[in-house]
Amino acid sequence: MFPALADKISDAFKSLRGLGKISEKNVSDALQEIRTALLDADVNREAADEFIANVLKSSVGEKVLHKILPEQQIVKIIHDEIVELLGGQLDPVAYTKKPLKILLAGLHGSGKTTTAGKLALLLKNDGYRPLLVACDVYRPAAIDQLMAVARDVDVECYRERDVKNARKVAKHGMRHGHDNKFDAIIFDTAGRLHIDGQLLDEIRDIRKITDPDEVFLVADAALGQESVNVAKSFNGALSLSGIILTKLDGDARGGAALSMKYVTGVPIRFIGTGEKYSDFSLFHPKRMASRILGMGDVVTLVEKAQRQVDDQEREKLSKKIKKAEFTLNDFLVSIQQIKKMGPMSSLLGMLPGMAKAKTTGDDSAKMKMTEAIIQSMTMQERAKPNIIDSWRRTRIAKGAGVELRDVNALLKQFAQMQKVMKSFKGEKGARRMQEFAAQFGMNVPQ
Ligand SMILES: Nc1nc2c(ncn2[C@@H]2O[C@H](COP(=O)(O)OP(=O)(O)OP(=O)(O)O)[C@@H](O)[C@H]2O)c(=O)[nH]1
Ligand SMILES: [Mg+2]
Repeated sequence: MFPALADKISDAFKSLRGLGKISEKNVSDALQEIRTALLDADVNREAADEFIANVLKSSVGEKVLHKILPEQQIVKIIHDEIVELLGGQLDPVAYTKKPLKILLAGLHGSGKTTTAGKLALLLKNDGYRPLLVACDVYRPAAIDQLMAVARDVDVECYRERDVKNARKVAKHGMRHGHDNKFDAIIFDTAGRLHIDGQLLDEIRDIRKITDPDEVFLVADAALGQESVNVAKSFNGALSLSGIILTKLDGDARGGAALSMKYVTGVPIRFIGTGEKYSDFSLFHPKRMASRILGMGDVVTLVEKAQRQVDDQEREKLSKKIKKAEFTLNDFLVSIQQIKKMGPMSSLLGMLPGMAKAKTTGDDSAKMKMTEAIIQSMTMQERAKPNIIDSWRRTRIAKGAGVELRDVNALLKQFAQMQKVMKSFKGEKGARRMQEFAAQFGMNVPQ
């Protein structure tokens, strides 16, 4: 897919080979080449510039992963940005309503009629009983073509040979679909220019009459810069729910296709990759990005390395927590560290399973009290709190200027904390740690 673009990007990567670290200078040289490659491939200028800026932002200062070459890491960053450009996560098609109504629009010859057949086949394989409606009333051959398509994929086709009004055919077709319990109705329409006001009015009316669940622009991937204007106009007239990119099997430079989501905000939902009805699939931004870069294996490698680093850090933290436990003196030291390090939230945020802990207002007062209580204990007591009898508890309370119940509460919490730390593994431990943190007046969301 998009071989020229993929080649140029891989050339640009060559200049990154053998780098010791990722710096702004060497990345920006390579990115200049990539920017040129994108523009040559017809990527919209604004989209290309934002893309480059994002890659630069994410790559400079990025910690170089162990066992991974910097250039490999940049491939991953670029891959992720392409995914972003293409629309991020896969946009699932939620078909809950029946009959599901789909309206197809687009320029002449973009592939609407063929796509109507492809969609019908897809839905049929999904258990639907689809109906095709021939709203292209301008060419008699258009009706024949849709009928042939319907025959090919073995679905029914609604047409009216002598009605030259697309709005009427749409209305009648919809009624026919309802009356005969079809659960998917696909409206094939005539090709039209995005600057043809009259024909845009017509399809706008068809949209009103049929009230479709999906309004797809069927767009040829080979269309250059102009495709962005086409998408903008059709979206303005119809508020599209998606774009179907056709002819991706051709030698399209592809850049226009890459910019469509960026410029219109309308996601690409399906792709056509050949003339056969089965050459059709849901659009996966990730797969597309890997195909453009042609470096799927590098991306996987870096993802794996990133996961390894996360695991290592988590393990290190876990060990530290386990070591720092057990004596009240350690507890005192950690409280003092926490005070030095800033809000407790940031420390708890570093613990596995506890992203973004929030502190409530009064935990610093509580920490101060805890500190005072521990400081009133002997070293021996701090190491082995279970030797503290009730008489010592009263003395400690006095020394710290707190109530006896505060001392009791701390000792109880500490005993619990020991347990938590011992079991600080997996989700259960994290949950218990949360409960524990809550006793200090902290709210640690999951
Ligand atoms: N290679 C390839 N050819 C395609 C694809 N989709 C459609 N075509 C071809 O493109 C040509 C035009 O397709 P149609 O489905 O007739 O296009 P249309 O938008 O209905 O055209 P009009 O009704 O005239 O506006 C046909 O030769 C199709 O076989 C695709 O994904 N890949
Ligand atoms: Mg057609």
